[in-house]
Amino acid sequence: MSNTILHHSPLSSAEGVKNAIVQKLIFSIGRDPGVASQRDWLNATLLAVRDLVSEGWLKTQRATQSQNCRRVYYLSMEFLMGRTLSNAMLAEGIYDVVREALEQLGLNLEDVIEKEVDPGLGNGGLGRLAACFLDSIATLNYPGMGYGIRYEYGMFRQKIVDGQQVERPDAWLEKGVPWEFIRPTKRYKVEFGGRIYFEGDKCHWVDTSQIVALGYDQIIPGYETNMANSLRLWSAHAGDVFDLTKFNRGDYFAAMERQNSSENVSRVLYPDDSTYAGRELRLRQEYFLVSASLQDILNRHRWEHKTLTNLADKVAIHLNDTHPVLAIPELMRILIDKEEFSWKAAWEITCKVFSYTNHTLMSEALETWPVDMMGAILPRHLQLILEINEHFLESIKSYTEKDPDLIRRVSLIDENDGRKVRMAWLAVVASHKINGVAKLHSDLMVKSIFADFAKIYPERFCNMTNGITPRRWIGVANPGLSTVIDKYIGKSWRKDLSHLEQLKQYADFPKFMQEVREVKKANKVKLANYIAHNLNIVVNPDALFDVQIKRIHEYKRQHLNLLHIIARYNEILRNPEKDWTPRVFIIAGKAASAYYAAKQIIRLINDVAKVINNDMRVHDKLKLVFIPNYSVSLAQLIIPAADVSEQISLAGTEASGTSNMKFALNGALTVGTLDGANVEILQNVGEDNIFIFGNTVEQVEALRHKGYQPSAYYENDPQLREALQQITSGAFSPEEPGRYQSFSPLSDYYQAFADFRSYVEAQREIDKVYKDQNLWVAKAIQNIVNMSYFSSDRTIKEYADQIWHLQPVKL
Ligand code: NBG
Repeated sequence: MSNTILHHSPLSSAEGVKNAIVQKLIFSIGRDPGVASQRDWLNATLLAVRDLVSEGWLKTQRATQSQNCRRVYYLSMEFLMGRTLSNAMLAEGIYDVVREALEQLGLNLEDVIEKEVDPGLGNGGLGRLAACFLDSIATLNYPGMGYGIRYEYGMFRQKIVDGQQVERPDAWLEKGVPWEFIRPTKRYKVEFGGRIYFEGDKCHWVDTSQIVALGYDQIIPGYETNMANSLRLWSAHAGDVFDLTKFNRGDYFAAMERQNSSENVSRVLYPDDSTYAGRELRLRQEYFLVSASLQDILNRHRWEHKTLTNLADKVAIHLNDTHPVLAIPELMRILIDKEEFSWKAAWEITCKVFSYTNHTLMSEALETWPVDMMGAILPRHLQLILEINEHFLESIKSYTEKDPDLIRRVSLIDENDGRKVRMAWLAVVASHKINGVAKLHSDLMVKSIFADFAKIYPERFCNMTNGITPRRWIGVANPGLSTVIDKYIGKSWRKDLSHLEQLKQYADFPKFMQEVREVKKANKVKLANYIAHNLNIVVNPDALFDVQIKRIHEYKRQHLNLLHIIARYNEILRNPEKDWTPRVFIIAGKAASAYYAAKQIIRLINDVAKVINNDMRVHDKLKLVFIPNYSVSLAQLIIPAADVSEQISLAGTEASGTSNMKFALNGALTVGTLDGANVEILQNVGEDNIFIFGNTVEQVEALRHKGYQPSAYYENDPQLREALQQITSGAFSPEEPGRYQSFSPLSDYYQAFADFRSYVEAQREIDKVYKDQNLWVAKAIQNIVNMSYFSSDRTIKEYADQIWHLQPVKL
């Protein structure tokens, strides 16, 4: 490696930045400044900023190597990074100077930023958490790296046509990704299929089909540190299998066939898994990620240490949910079959290397793979899993003698209904630490799905409550609030969110309160403009903005929100003269393409919105807006504008939630159940500053136990009964009255009816408090200043100390 001293960047003056951008435009993009589009300027700016970040990046790599640091590798099928430019400029402290440079070029920075593609390489909370974690790992100077897949098509683009969700492909790569570096030397062969045979103890995996994984790197700059880490995403290629003979004979389709089927592996995020082919592709994707990443990790380790025997001293691999769990048998396979470790030695290393986060207790989300399918695609891995299972069952003999049924419950193979490999069980058996993502969830995890394992391995289970990065979720998303905070306590809160506590002394200063209020108002005006411009709906920024944004799912209960909106609409019509607090309800989120009930919920929201928004009798009191195509960048627009944050899942179903944290940190008040991290938000902000309603986990379970009767609730509640009747009788779908006749969320598995009354009461309380604007802003401030616990820096420090055992790199 060369030790050339890196040149210092010229980006400290507007003049320097301007020159750098123009240079990039001409020499890297090949555009004449006279005809360049906004996107060309964006790309030129990204390249100029990337140069600056690259310096720290190279230094970090050198320092990590020379200090012989232990590293963490975060394996995740999803990374929802959001746009890079503004985050990188803030991290490097060059936001203002870039703005000035662009102004000199006749461009507006905000417009240029809006041109950047927001890659949707994830579904929701799990993928965004991975992105917040990478930001914190870099900012805290920990040596670490993310590994994922560079899907050609990310999360679909959601359009609403006649009130219904329509999915459109998201061809995000077409616009170019100037932030990434292609890594032509990081290419690895990934094998599938074939068969295995043994020669003595030695296993051979032969007759496989092969594809190539090609690495693309993105720099993850730490905030105000010279540190920068990498996210390496793998793209699938056919390698040199293109059949020139066939092509020359004019048989173009046959010539391309192998190439297409190889490249399908990184074609799209989460293919529809309702069919066998879809599921099989998903299994291939998971192995593709794992195989390429492990080859890369082991290569680096070999290069630095010349041996793999000390792997566990230097490498921690974190499994973000069960999706990358095949890394366990893959590491075993490499160590045993390629590196000739004994089974025992390989297992010892494996158990020290891996740790695993569980992100849900929903049984349908716990991955299993049919034994036959795995045997056909990954025969050696299946064989190793069976062997791991044998050793494991042998090791728990003392338990199974007392409780013979335990074998059936904890076996890595589910024999109940066709043989299936239980990926979560495999993760638990091979990981030295297993964590949940909020206190309540971690407690429930060891009482429910992992109860048996918690008895066998009590020391392995722990909790790491999720967090969010304050850089993006205040710094980038809410510049107005950032400026106010800076004015009172300086800028250091971005690196240490506990400094927000210093704001407490100003909490009742009229001037501070006024400033916080003005920022919220300005953010609401911005959102109102977006809504007017894109959806043609006029909303009043002085109304209370009530927001629920997240994936559409029955357990998240968007339909409970809707039931209250309908009840409220009816009440306003009955009592128009009452002093109603004007409200704008805002809902956004995507439904999985095969999830019928969720799609029906979207349709109903839009149907109800149409009726309400066109009813002049309520026009200044009530509006309902569904914002299509929810994304990280939309979240950055919507969250800072919210007064109320809807976190209304049935207690015991939402593992943590992370938008709940983003809202409170931006001064929205939560209306929520005692679920996920809401419980800890309550503890931090205090019960006067949050609206808690609904049944507790214990009450929910008791109801289930005695046989939950939804009808008992609507029979006793005229408001609920009326709203339900309106939905099912077609009051919101006059053109098709039967549309919601058998609307499945109304079978009420998630007990929305049981919580309805207490939800409506909480909403009344909200109306009352909002009328006293001083009281409201005081409560909002109590949310902001008490949220420091929820910084992902705190979370990552806990992971680093208790699970990964990392030390910061010295720069
Ligand atoms: C989600 C949970 C959320 C949680 C995120 C991040 C999955 C499988 N789980 O409650 O539903 O906040 O993970 O931990 O995406």
